[in-house]
Amino acid sequence: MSHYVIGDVQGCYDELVALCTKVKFEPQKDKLIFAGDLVNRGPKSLEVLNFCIENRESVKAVLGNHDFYLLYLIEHQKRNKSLKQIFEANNLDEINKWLKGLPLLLKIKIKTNIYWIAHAGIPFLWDFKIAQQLSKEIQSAIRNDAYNLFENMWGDTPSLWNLELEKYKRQRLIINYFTRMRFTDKKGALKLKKKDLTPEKNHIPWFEQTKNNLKDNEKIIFGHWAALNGKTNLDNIIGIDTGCVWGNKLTAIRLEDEKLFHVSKK
Ligand SMILES: [Mn+2]
Repeated sequence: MSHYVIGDVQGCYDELVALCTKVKFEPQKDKLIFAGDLVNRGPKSLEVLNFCIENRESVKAVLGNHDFYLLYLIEHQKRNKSLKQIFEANNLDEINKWLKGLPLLLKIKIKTNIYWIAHAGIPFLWDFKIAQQLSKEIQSAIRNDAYNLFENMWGDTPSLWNLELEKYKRQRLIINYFTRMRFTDKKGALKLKKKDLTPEKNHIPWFEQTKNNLKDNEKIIFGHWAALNGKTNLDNIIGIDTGCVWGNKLTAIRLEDEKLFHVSKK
């Protein structure tokens, strides 16, 4: 039995199938864990979701920012071109229900090792116990208050975590940290405007501070940041978005031996 964590698929279904063939994925035996952004921009988002649902017993996933965008469109009965097939699918309700059940953070244990998986990452301000609670808090809001949650989750502010933040500002910031973060400042405030890799004052890749929170047996795996092409220069924080939808590669990591597998964009 093997566990494979797979980077941002973004509708690249043909490459996902090729990657599953390459790792010899056996649904009865193996587990696939998606690091978020299953959908949007790529050509076959509906096929990717149906693959996950058909294999639901062997699939886990965290929500990415594009998955949240799809949930918003479904809940508010809005539409967009790139996700058109999904809105016309006869199993739209099933898709919505499956997506709504996904967490923002996963903990996978392999023997004595622990892997934390979040789409964008985990800010150093949260220890893992708190991060788990915050993921559960958003899951509960998705179950109980989805319309308002999705209505209010847009925007880049507030940028810095603080316990006084009230309901929707707090929820928006939790979602932004887990699904959109790249750079933060020294205090841990999000710097969402910056996307390129040129050094800039007080813009620190989030993992440079979070690395100090990890115990010897813990690692983090994240997607979202295609420009890194998987390079964090850290052994214990592994970037797995290699920009398939941008014409590069789709990547999986097998947790048992941390071997990487790639397929090129077709
Ligand atoms: Mn993303």
